Amino acid sequence: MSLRAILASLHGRRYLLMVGLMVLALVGIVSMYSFDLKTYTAPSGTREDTMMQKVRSKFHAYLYKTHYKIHKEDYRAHCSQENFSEAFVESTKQRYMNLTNGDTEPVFLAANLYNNEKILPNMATQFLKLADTLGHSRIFISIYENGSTDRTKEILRRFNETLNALGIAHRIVAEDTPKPEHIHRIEYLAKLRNYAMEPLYSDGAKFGRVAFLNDVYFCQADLLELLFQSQTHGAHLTCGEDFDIWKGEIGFYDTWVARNIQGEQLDREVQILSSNDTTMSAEMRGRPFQVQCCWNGMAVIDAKVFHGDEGLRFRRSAKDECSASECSLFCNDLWRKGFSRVIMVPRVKLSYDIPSRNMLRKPLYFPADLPYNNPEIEKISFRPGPEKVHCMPLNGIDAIDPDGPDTYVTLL
Ligand SMILES: *[C@@H]1O[C@H](CO)[C@@H](O)[C@H](O)[C@H]1NC(C)=O
Ligand SMILES: *[C@@H]1O[C@H](CO)[C@@H](O)[C@H](O)[C@H]1NC(C)=O
Ligand SMILES: *[C@@H]1O[C@H](CO)[C@@H](O)[C@H](O)[C@H]1NC(C)=O
Ligand SMILES: *[C@@H]1O[C@H](CO)[C@@H](O)[C@H](O)[C@H]1NC(C)=O
Ligand SMILES: CC(=O)N[C@H]1CO[C@H](CO)[C@@H](O)[C@@H]1O
Repeated sequence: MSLRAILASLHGRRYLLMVGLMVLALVGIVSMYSFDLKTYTAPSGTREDTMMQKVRSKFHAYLYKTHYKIHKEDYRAHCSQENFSEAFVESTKQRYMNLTNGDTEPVFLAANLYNNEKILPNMATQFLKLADTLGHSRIFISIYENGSTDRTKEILRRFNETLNALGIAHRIVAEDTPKPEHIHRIEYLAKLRNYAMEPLYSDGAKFGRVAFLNDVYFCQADLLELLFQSQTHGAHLTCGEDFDIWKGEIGFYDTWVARNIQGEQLDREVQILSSNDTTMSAEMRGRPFQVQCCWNGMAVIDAKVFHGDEGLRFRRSAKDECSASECSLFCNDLWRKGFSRVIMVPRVKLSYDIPSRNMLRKPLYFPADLPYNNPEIEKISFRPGPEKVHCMPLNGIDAIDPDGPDTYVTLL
């Protein structure tokens, strides 16, 4: 039995029993479910190595238990690649070579959390895997949390301790700032995003890319793919696609923010996602395409758009401006500054709950074991954007959904 086969066969309580044994037996245990990419390990046998392995296996056992308590499932199975072909795994090594060769500019991971115990064990695990893949010194984790009443704070405290011990740069803030009683939702969300971005705003020069995550289920591979597409296309904003279930059907979620290259809304139904034929044909082939705007649960941003006195920030609408989402306004600001390489990557499929996550694993939505497209065929010819963009305003204080009449905003 190979080492991988042994690891793959460990499930449920047997995993817990085996943790101690595995620590003794293994160096690099934590990367067991990631692509076989070059990972960071302290020189084996050193005290640093032994200490790090201990800290990590303790944290992973805790995450395993926590996720199991909430969902009654082995959370590692979702990102498992035990059934992927050798050819596929080999193609990923080639594809992500430039991200893993140690030359990648540091990546800034950002998230705002509030009562997110359901997704957090997976998020912490995937962040640690990415740190291994890129190198511990090539990642910064910034999380801002406020007022959670579930296990979010406890998980964050332990994550914080683990990152301290592993020497992975981070700023994890857990606060109890009551949300002002009456506030414009977008003004508040923009403020939270800027809090999480703070360490980059004050020392932006260090970072090449930002990955901003919603409370989604994802695998390290999703982050790698967005970083890869961002790098090969020199993209300013690169997004996956997020999904939820509505009336029993799985559909594209972020229709409030996403706009196709003509500035029009995308459809919930994937088969008619965009009214643009070029876009549709790329979507169906799993190739990236240019859009005017996207966020979709996970966005990779070229850090240079935040640099300097004129650097972009998240914001709510100005007076007399259509009161769009802080993410829509961010896109419009990008275009106005000439940062027009905004792309969506259909292979990165994200969800906010377990039923959607499981539906996305069906072959129609999850062709993960197909060989990747040749990056050359995937090259996008970027074009100028639309003059006008469809906007659905959210005006009311305390409103949660758009409440004003649809309108068009000009980008010029
Ligand atoms: C791998 O394939 C086997 C056999 O089809 C299946 O039982 C198992 O659940 C699969 N594992 C994962 C993680 O999908
Ligand atoms: C890696 O980067 C080099 C230099 O920019 C480029 O020529 C090459 O195509 C890249 N490889 C991949 C797999 O992206
Ligand atoms: C994380 O650790 C730092 C350094 O020990 C500490 O200042 C901070 O309060 C911790 N944050 C959380 C959320 O535990
Ligand atoms: C659809 O998008 C492509 C490229 O993204 C563009 O060349 C074409 O003009 C668009 N179609 C329409 C009807 O705007
Ligand atoms: C108590 C509190 O302020 N909670 C807010 C924290 O931020 C989230 C958004 O990330 C709000 O939804 C909460 O209401």
